Amino acid sequence: MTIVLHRFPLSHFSEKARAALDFKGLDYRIEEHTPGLDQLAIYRLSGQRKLPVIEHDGKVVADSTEIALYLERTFPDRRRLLPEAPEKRREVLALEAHLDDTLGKYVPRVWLRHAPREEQYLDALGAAMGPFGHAGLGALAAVLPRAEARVGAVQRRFDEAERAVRATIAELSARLETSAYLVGDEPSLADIAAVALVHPLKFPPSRHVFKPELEGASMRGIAEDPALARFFDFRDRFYRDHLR
Ligand SMILES: N[C@@H](CCC(=O)N[C@@H](CS)C(=O)NCC(=O)O)C(=O)O
Repeated sequence: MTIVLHRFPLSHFSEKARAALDFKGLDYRIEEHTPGLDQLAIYRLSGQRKLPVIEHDGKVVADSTEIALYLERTFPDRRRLLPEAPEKRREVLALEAHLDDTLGKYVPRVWLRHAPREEQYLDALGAAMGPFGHAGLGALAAVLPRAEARVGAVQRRFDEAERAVRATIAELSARLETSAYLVGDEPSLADIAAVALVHPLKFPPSRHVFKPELEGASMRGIAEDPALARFFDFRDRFYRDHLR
C-alpha cells in the first residue's frame, strides 16, 4: 500500500522523513500542508499538530525519527538505515539525536536571520510561493533586521543559533575527512538527518523540492561560505547518489 507523507513544503523535519522514504526505495505520495488551519486536520489524524506524519496500512506515525524507525522495522529487506552491529547502530542513533537537537532546533533561526539579506534566494522562494508568499517574505525582510538590531535578546538568540549550526557542520566536516559517510563507510540515518536538516538553507538537487524554481536556491551567506562548503558538497552528492 502506498505510503502517504504529510509535510510542510519547506520543513526540514519533513524533508528528513521524505529522505528516509527515498533511501529505502519506497513508493510514497506527498500531501502538502500549510501551517495554521491545516494543523487541525493533522491533529485529528495523529493526535499532535506537527509534521511530518505518515500514513501506511491503517497506521499513522508522527515524528521524523519515529517514522525512520517504523520504516526500518516494517521494511527490513530494503536498504538499511541502521547498521547491524550494535555499537555502530548506537553511534548512528546518538548522532541522529544530536543533529535533531542542533540542526533541527537552530536551522530555522539561522534561516530567519539570513533571509532578509538573501535577495536571489528570496526571489526564488517568492516565485515558488506565489504572490501571497512573496508579500509575506517582503514584510519579513523589512521587519527582521530592525528587530534584530533593536532587541538584544533576538540578536543573542540568532547568535546562539548560528554558532550552534556552524559548530555542528564543522563537526560533520571533520568526520568526513576520515570516512566516506558520517559513521563509517556506509550511509545511514545519521547522513539522512544531516543532509535533510539543512534543507531550507540550500534546497537540494531533488525532484521532490516543493517547486522546481527552488532546486539549488541557496542562502549564500551560509551555504556558500567556504568554511561550510565541504559539507554542502557532500550534501548535494548524497542527494545525487542516494535520493531522488
Ligand atoms: N521532533 C519532530 C519535530 C517536528 C517539527 O518540529 N515540525 C515542525 C515543522 S519543521 C512543525 O510541524 N511545526 C509546527 C508547529 O510547531 O506547530 C520530528 O522529528 O518530526
